[in-house]
Amino acid sequence: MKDEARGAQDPPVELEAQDSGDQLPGPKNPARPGPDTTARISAMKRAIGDAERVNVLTHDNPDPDAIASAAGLGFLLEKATGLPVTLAFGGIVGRAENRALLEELGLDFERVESLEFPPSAAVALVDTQPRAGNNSLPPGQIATIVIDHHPVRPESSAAPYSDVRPEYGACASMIVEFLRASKLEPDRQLATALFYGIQSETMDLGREASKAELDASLYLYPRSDPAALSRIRHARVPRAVYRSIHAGLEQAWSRGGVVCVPAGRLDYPDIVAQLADLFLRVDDVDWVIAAGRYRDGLYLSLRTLNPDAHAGDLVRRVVGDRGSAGGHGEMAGARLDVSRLSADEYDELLSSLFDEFCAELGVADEPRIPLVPPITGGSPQTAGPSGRVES
Ligand SMILES: [Mn+2]
Repeated sequence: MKDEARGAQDPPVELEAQDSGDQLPGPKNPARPGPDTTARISAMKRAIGDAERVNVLTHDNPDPDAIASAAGLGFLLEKATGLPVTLAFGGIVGRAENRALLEELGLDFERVESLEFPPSAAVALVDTQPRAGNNSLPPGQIATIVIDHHPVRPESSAAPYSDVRPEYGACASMIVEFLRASKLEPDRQLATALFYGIQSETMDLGREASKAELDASLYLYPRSDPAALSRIRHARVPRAVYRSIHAGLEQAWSRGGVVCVPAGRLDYPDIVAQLADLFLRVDDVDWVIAAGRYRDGLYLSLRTLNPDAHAGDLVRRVVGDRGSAGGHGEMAGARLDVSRLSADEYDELLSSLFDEFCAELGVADEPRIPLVPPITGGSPQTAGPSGRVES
């Protein structure tokens, strides 16, 4: 459509539309959070009580939704309470896009190991819950605030403020509602991070996205920095990623619409999520289960295109008490401690996990075939020891 033509039809976008209560869908009036959100913020402040500082903790090896949500919640709590806030997580940020996000955000996150948890510090958990197995909340430490969008865990009810909304596609959308209800303007960097967090978590609003994600995105995009978004989305990646993709291409196999990807040793844990996203685009694939080893852990990542799937339940059922597992409907993950296993035992464990997933998904009797057929016909030129190509 030509710009003039569009201009004639649509008045300029007004983001801060009047508070008339009209909540038309579409870009003109992204719905504003109601009084309920203000009440929630008051309850959050009451939960913090007379604490002298706040530690905001998100999940280990955090993804963009976790990073952005922690940054946004930190900003909210700092402004709402005037207390100093420390952001922290366990594990590492490996994925190049997520490292670029941290760089663009320009905030310091502490390593959870070096964080102190004195009684005078309130603790906020975001995008995760107590004892979920994917965060480094010290054992015995009570969380003051829990804000998450994964299925509710009973342990969360012990938190003075617990706000878990599994119907939300991204935790960052909850944070955006809090900011808007508090009339706190995120700066460009925070708006960019929250926008990217939502897009990344929902596959650009296509996966598990609710109206909250759409409203938050419409609010955030004009406040974000498109050049920074581009630098995040198109971050340069280390060669190690291509090695894992190569291993995945060679090793991946399928039964029916289920693809299993043994990725071998990983340079960082979230490569498995990257591989699962990559192979989910294969045209006749419904499920991807990617797995690899990082230090003492076997990391699993599950993705499905079936909106009625229960990927989180599936991975919990299969992994059982062999590790920690969780997730949502269409994406899930797990970590198993394999520090005591030999290489052979690791391989056995992995192949039995893949078999169990295939059985649960009803494809155990389908033929097992390589995902990508081997390259046949004239062998490619190979490089000799000198690096020169020999024919
Ligand atoms: Mn999330």
